[in-house]
Amino acid sequence: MQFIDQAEVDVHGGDGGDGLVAFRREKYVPAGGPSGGKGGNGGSVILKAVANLQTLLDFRYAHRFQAEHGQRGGPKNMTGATGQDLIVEVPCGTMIYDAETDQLLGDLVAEDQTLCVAAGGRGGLGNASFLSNRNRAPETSLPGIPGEVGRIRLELKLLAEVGIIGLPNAGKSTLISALSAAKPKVADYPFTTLVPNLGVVQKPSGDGAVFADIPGLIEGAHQGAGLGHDFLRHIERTRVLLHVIDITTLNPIEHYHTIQQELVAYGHGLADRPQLLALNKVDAVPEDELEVITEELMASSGCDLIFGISAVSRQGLDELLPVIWDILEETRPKEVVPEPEPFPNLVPADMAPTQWT
Ligand SMILES: Nc1nc2c(ncn2[C@@H]2O[C@H](COP(=O)(O)OP(=O)(O)OP(=O)(O)O)[C@@H](O)[C@H]2O)c(=O)[nH]1
Ligand SMILES: [Mg+2]
Repeated sequence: MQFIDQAEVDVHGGDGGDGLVAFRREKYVPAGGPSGGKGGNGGSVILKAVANLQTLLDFRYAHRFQAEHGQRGGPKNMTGATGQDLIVEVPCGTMIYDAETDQLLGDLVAEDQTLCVAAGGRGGLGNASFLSNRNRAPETSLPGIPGEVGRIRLELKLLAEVGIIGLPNAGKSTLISALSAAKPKVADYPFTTLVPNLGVVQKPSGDGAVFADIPGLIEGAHQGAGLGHDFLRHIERTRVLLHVIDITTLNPIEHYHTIQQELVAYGHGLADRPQLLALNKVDAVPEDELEVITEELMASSGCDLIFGISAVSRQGLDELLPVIWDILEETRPKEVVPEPEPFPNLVPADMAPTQWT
């Protein structure tokens, strides 16, 4: 499946229906009054976050979203039919910007969250609404108001709690497939992964945490080298980064620093995100080599907790995961508990009796 994470589309709210000019004609009623009804309101274009979408692929083929127009008012003072809203589904994690001003209009994070991106116009009044003592037979009606029109930019930032980063071939995809049910392609050449993969890893508590495996970064990724660093966008919202370093390469320490530099160059606070270092493929090196490299990396990175793991034999994963769970627990966004509403004071203070008899 193609992975599309940016799109620009036009959105058109439905126009309001026109008001009608009509007069009642009834048997035995000599001069029937005005009876033109209001136009129906136009429908709105509403974006809705759904859990079963992972990409903005649908927007590659559809560029224009038009909600239904309101119907014209009817005789007998009948309001025209309201235009249907157009509900457009987007993946959770879609940010919506005004394409012209670049202003953020909304961020649809939670499932079922909605955002109106083009409101429908109101229907116009029919002549029945203009009846007054002065004018018993108004011939005025109002046209419907056109629906809002706009161009929006959609940007998907995947919602994962843990981001797996590292050079190509470090074993990131092997790791996510060892931990979760995700089955990304794994191969012994760089840039096997071309788009981010998500995997849900089960916590001891039973619920799952989403891990994201993104394509490998290389030196100069921020200048476009390799696949560039655009995919780092998808780990911007993570709370911890898991940096996978291939211990079997010639210079794992240098590789660590390459990735650090790319994180700094990318910005968006990624370099300051809690980060765990994991030397991967320890099944392929003697134990004393693991010790030496771990110490070198500790000295060079200033990090005193480094994991030796093997994504293939699953060695070390049982030590690594609890630390991830702890960090997720510590960095859990605080739930905002709304202040309880004060008990409504039904009697205004100045009218309250001063003494009860
Ligand atoms: N011996 C050993 N080999 C491993 C381990 N983990 C991954 N590999 C091998 O390393 C190679 C690269 O693994 P991938 O998981 O595709 O690496 P990646 O980091 O996702 O690579 P890109 O997608 O290209 O960035 C594959 O041949 C894997 O079989 C490990 O723990 N031990
Ligand atoms: Mg990969």
